[in-house]
Amino acid sequence: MLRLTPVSPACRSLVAASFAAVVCLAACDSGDDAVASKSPPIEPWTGCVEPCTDEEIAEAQTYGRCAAHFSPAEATVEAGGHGHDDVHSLVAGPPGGATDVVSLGCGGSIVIDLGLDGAYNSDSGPDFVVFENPFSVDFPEPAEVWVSADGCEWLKFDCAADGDLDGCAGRTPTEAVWDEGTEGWGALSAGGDTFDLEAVGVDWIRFVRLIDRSESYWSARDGDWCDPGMGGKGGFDLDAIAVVNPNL
Ligand SMILES: [Ca+2]
Ligand SMILES: [Ca+2]
Ligand SMILES: [Ca+2]
Ligand SMILES: [Ca+2]
Repeated sequence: MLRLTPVSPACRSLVAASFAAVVCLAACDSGDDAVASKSPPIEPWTGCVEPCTDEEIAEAQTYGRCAAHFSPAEATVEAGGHGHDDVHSLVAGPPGGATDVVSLGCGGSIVIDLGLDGAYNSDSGPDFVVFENPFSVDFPEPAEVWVSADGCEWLKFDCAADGDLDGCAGRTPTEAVWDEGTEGWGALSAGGDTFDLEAVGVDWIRFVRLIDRSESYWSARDGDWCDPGMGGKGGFDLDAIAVVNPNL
């Protein structure tokens, strides 16, 4: 099975040449001063990202490791930006529930590095799961899902953000919250929205980009759920990403 090489030198130079406003993460530093890089949302933003360090991704893993890039909506930042001071830890690991999230704001985006193992396209169906924090299926905050093997070339899953949300993340409630008696839950029985790499025709990916589309959904329904009225919690709230078949 094809496994593409992570970020190339050409990709890194493209970051410098084309996205001067973007300060890519040098590492998934978990220290007190660690913050994810930010840039203004540019739709659709599909530039290059830097991967986590080898040290951070040394372990075999099942969940997203860190935010390789973070581009929240400005209004959400100004309103307090829920989770923005602790981005890496809130989006890494298994789903933690309603407040264990980072709010993108309407139009914001984030890139999660799944590590060197990434996610393979298994013939058996879904390959990764995105956990947002919908309280019910009646309150989705959808996002488009893009994937990349090298952090530069991106493929998008079709997302009906102003329709039935088919193909979008942020529509299905999380059933399992780790550390709350959920032993035995698996990636496919924990709720969240599943994605099959077969749909975009690739064998393996390392990065997942989420671009909030809440405004498309709610404006079509006369809803007013976008910034700045959400106390920094506007738009898609990322909890976790799980790989269905790690080390396939
Ligand atoms: Ca598959
Ligand atoms: Ca939400
Ligand atoms: Ca929200
Ligand atoms: Ca989380």
